[in-house]
Amino acid sequence: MIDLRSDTVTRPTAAMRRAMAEAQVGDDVLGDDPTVQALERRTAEVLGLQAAVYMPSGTMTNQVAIRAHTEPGDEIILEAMAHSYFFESGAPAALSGVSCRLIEGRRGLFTAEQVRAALRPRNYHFPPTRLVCVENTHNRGGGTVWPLAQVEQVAAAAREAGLALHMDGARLWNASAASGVPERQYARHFDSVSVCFSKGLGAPVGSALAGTAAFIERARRFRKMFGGGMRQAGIIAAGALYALEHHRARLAEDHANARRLAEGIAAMPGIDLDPATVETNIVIFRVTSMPAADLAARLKAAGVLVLASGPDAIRAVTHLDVSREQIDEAVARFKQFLI
Ligand code: TLP
Repeated sequence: MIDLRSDTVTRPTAAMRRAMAEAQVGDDVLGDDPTVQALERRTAEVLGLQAAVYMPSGTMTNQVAIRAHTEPGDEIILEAMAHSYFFESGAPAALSGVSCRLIEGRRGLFTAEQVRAALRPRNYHFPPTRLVCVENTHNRGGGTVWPLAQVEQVAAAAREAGLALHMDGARLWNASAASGVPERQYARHFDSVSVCFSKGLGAPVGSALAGTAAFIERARRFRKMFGGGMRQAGIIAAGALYALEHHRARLAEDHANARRLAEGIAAMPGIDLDPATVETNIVIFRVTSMPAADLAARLKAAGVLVLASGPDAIRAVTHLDVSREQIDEAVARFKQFLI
């Protein structure tokens, strides 16, 4: 099987498993796990932020951030297809009691003017707006990278209005690999940043939320409340730490493979895709000759797994466990159904 459903499907490498097996551990809820602490310190350092806290998932880091920035009844601003809104099970309403004001982005990116237009007058008829969320890279946008200048403009608009800023950086590593902008250059514009180790970096479990020491202290309370306190978590943190140190530099390969896949299938009949829009490891395209689910089912029977991400849309994601040869093989299998 050539598994292009997500970059979350990777298995830990032999070296990563060794690091996990040898990890020193302790009870992290009691503050005793040296490996979790090392991961948190190193993550904060890479992001140029004061502190970080390890959690089981990207969903939890995003939702803890939203909860820690707001109080029930507040409003937050997000892009309409933002993972935190679209794919996290309604959590902003359920866990934080906030309403979401949505901005229609272009491939997931929005402008400072759109933020200004979404602001509410300070008047007790309206919910107080507290937070702007940016997703980099943007998943449903097709792995889109935020240009640094656009982040700066959006951050300035949020600051003028006294709002906090959170970045869903589940794939910030990919954004940095593709743009050459170091993670910390993005992170410095945000009050909080969440990053995932279990996507492009290939670790089995975990994400971190970073920010000021005071913010992370507050976030720790909500992590506990949401059930994210883990005990000898050093076992999995060791995999994440290994991934952070060893797997960032290779992300360019995944990006080249994604572009290769896009170029290989774009000219096939029944596919609507501009390969130039593929900036990182996510390829999203329209299927015009049959329902997307049918194409996904046929590909599955031929040994290629992709996700139908809408009635006429398919997403394919490259990662650590797919080689360039497998991409060429996948293109050949697409061809069987699209000639
Ligand atoms: N995304 C998953 C699915 O939920 C769609 C995937 O396969 O891409 N932020 C972003 C931008 C994400 O893409 C994801 C996961 C998350 C947060 C949530 O991470 P987890 O799955 O660890 O909760």
